[in-house]
Amino acid sequence: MNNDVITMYCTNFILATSNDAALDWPTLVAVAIGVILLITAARWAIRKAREEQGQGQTAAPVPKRGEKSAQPDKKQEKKFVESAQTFEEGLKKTRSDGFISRLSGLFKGKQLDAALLEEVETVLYTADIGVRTTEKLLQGLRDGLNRKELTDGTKVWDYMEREARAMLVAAQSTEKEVVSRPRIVMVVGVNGTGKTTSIGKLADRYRRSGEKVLLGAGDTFRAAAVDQLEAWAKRAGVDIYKGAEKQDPASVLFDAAKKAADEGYDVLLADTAGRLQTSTNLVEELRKIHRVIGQAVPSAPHEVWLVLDATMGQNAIQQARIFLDAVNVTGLILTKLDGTAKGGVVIGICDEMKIPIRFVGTGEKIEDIRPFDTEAFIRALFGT
Ligand SMILES: Nc1nc2c(ncn2[C@@H]2O[C@H](COP(=O)(O)OP(=O)(O)O)[C@@H](O)[C@H]2O)c(=O)[nH]1
Ligand SMILES: [Mg+2]
Repeated sequence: MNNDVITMYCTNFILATSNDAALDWPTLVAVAIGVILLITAARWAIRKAREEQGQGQTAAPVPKRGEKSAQPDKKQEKKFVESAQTFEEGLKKTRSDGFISRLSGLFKGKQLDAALLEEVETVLYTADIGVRTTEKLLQGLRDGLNRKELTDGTKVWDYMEREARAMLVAAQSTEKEVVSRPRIVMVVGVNGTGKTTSIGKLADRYRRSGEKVLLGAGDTFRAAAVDQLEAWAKRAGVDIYKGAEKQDPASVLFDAAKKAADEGYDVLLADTAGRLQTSTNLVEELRKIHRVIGQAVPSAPHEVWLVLDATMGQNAIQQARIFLDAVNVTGLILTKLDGTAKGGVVIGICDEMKIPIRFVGTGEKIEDIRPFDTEAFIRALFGT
């Protein structure tokens, strides 16, 4: 019953009783005051109930914990996406302090000759693109110069953009869509790269799109790591499966995978530890987790995402090798692009690893994660 209906009933009651000759004025006044008090109380109760309903909602359209959302709210989603950092914002430092600004400074209005090529060489080798990729790019420049194709700065710039795009496209084209339900994603990477944060951001993103999400707390070595994942689960409004303290990570994630399958989850994001100081153990442990998840749910994990910290520059590429040796990495998440001038590392990563970048972290807020988009990225990097 809404306020207007209540008001109408009460007004009718006052009119009706005021026509009743049996009631004297003092009684009528008392009744009127009583009715007014009643209306006020009813209105207050309705407002309170509405407020309480509203309080349960965060900025997001909220499917209840562990449930699928009926309809993702497009308007809310748009606002959310717009408040996330764009690639342009995320690449600001790379463009202003990184190799892009140094290259564009070199090329402006100049002809390419041996001397300029040398300067380009210096910039590229220090650009965190990675040695192999840099050599490839330089060879192309030398060939172009010899063939007299890359004569002026604009052409060299176009060449760099074209080559970078081709490297990204080649890596992205290896991406395969996973249709399994539940989709089990194992997230690996060195400690501190941003695994747990990215899982939290992705959980929120998937829940917003209407998926039923479970997090698996596979970093059982530190209680703080489990607490951190739990805090993200709360923030994202999704469920978490934790084992007992110091329980074997593989057995926790086995149980989490079983739960995801038995209870109709759409996606399980499995957090893992990444202690580098014991890299042989790490490799063994990741292999075991991978195997054991597959015993819980055949063909799982469907994805293994390696989280790389862009601020590490070329070292991120070195670190990645440990993980590529351990498990079949199907995608990359590149974090902290906002905090670095080393955005060029994306080109090296794609060229050397040929693994698609699935998401890019561009800040610490829950919405600061974006699916990787080659064209948008190239535009943000090379665009004027
Ligand atoms: N600026 C920025 N910081 C990030 C990003 N992703 C993660 N971080 C920060 O990196 C630190 C380590 O993240 P965490 O998720 O704990 O790493 P983990 O050890 O791999 O799980 C935290 O302080 C995060 O806030 C990002 O995209 N941008
Ligand atoms: Mg962590």
